Order: sequence, then structure tokens, then C-alpha cells
Amino acid sequence: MTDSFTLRHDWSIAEIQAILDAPLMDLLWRAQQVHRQANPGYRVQLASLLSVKTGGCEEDCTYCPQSMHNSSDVTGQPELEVEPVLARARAAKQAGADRFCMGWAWREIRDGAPFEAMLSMVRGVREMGLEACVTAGMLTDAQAMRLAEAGLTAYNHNLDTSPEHYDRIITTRTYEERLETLQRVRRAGVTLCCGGIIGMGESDRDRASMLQVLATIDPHPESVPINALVAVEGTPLEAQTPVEPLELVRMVATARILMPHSRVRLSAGREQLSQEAQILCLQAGADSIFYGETLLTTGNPAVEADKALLAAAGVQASWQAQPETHACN
Ligand code: SAM
Ligand code: DTB
Ligand code: SF4
Repeated sequence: MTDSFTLRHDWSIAEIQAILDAPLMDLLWRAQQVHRQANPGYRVQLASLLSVKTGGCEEDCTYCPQSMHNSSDVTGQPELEVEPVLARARAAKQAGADRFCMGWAWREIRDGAPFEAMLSMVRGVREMGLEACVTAGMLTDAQAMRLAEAGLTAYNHNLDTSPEHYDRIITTRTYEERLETLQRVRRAGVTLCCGGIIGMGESDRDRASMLQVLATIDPHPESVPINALVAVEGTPLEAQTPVEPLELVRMVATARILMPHSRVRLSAGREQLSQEAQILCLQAGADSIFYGETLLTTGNPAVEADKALLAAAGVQASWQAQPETHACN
């Protein structure tokens, strides 16, 4: 069987925009063909998320309730300690998660006790047989290496939006610094989790432009979270009009076509989506969701609702696809 796609890293914005704007049925058909070929079996990865260090962040990201520049209800909290974090990871595994993602509301990682605790958390999560992901801002080469040695599976660092729209969203960190962080993660041999957010007043071209930056990273990021803005009261983006569900479907489908082998994670914003809209996203090629009742500071669908979602879509969680360790005679 020949591939119904070519793996490319040279997409132009115009080409991507044409995919994004294609008639919906054509877009879905193309995304489905790529998805079924690149990821046979239609398994969905369940990633649980925990905020280890919440609030009080010095960056001015306009979408984020954790920024000290914004006046949301989220206030700076002391960091969680290693044991309670590992207890949460154990509970996530019991509930069916196969990846555990930990977040720190930091501009960058600094050496010292909190970083040592982060390394212990990564080691502990890996010992449970879960994938471990960290998101904690910028890092140095030496810190990336230490995370790799601790067994970190993935580091999440999002582009958030297009290079052109970026200055309207964040002023305290440059786009270039984001790209450098991604290179450091790659150099250390840790997989990349990198995506963005839609619904922040960007144009259709901005969406294509952000996808172009992602799809020209070689190799493509191993996982690509597509977030819809959660418009939190007290942030400058609190009054943004919610994203139309079909726009999210289009983003997912286009990401799938551009990055056939990446995990495309349907991320923040699922609470605002009907089950049918989420099923369309799965059909469009999403093969991962955040699983568990909270994201970092905002809500996410209940575990039971997500079990019902997967059952209604007729798809299985990726851990259910693991080969049986005992034979059935
Ligand atoms: N401080 C680190 C950083 O910015 O890289 C890690 C945590 S930060 C909260 C992780 C990502 O969450 C952000 O890059 C952004 O893409 C996403 N995010 C934060 N607030 C969001 C919101 N209100 N809606 C959608 N996504 C959001
Ligand atoms: C990602 O792309 N989305 C997640 C995870 N990576 C870290 C975070 C979403 C945060 C939504 C707002 C909140 O809960 O604070
Ligand atoms: Fe801080 Fe990350 Fe929130 Fe930006 S997105 S304010 S860096 S926690």
C-alpha cells in the first residue's frame, strides 16, 4: 500500500491556508486518510495534567490566569511537594491515563531545590510506567540534559500563536526565545510537545502561519496540543468570542495532514464543546486528550464523560492497545 501523504517540512503559508479553508468534507476526507494510514488502530492517548506551581508568574501572557500582570482569581501558591504529586500521578494511572503532565507557572527553570524536586517527580512518574511531560518555561542546555537523564519523555513549550500575531499576546518573551527553547529540548533528546491556542483574535492566516512554523520543524514535534482559548475573567482576553467548534475541527484536521505521525492533542476548551464536536475532532485526526477534571487552573470534562465520549466514538484509549502480557488459551 502506498502512502496517501508525503512527509514534508517545506509547507508554505498559502498551501496551509488552502488546506485549512478547504470544503469541510474534503478536509475531513483527506485528514482521515492520513490519520488511518499513519496511525492505524485509532487509539487515543489520555494525558492527565497537574499544576505543581500555580500562579504568580512574571510573564504577561494575555490569555493566562496565572500571570501576575492579570487580575484573575488565581493567586500565587506554594509548590506542591514530590509525594503529593506522585500520589496524583498514581491516581491518574489508576483512572486510565498513560501520560502525566506537570506544569510550573514559571518564566524559566532556575537551578536549586525546586528543580531537584522536579527531577524526582519525573523519575517517580516514569517508575510508574507512565510517560512524563513537564511544562515550566525556558531552560538551559544543562537543565534539559538533566531532565533527559531523569527519564523525561516530553517537554511542553507552545508557540501559542503566529510570529505575526505574537506581540499582541506576550511582550515579556520573544518568539525567537521560544524556538531556542525547543531546540534545547531536542538537543537533549527529549521529545517535543509544541502547539498553540486559537480564539485569541488571530486571523485565518495567523493560524496557517503558526501551523507552518510547527510543520517546518524537522522532525515534526512528537506531540501538538491544539488549545481553544479558555477566556478567564480578569485576563485581557476575557471577552473574546468563543471559537466556533468547526474551526477547531479544521485546525485539528490541518495539523494531522501536515504532521502525519505527531500526536495531535485536543487540549484546552473541550468543556465548551458538545460530544458531537469532540467526535468530529477525533475523526479529523486528534489522537490524544487531556484526561481528568482540571487542566492547570480551569476545568476539563469529567472522567466519566470522557469514557462515554470514547465509547460513543468507538475508539479505545492507547493503553488498551498494549499487547496482552498473558496468553488466553
Ligand atoms: N509557564 C510555562 C510556559 O508558559 O511555557 C508552562 C505553563 S503554561 C500555562 C502552558 C500553556 O498553557 C501555555 O503556553 C498556553 O499555550 C496554555 N494556556 C494557558 N492558559 C490558557 C488558556 N486560558 N486557554 C488556553 N490555553 C492556555
Ligand atoms: C497545553 O497546550 N495546554 C495545557 C498544557 N499544554 C500545559 C494547559 C492548558 C491550560 C488552560 C488554562 C488553565 O487551566 O489554566
Ligand atoms: Fe506564566 Fe506560562 Fe502563564 Fe505565560 S503561560 S503567564 S509563562 S504560566
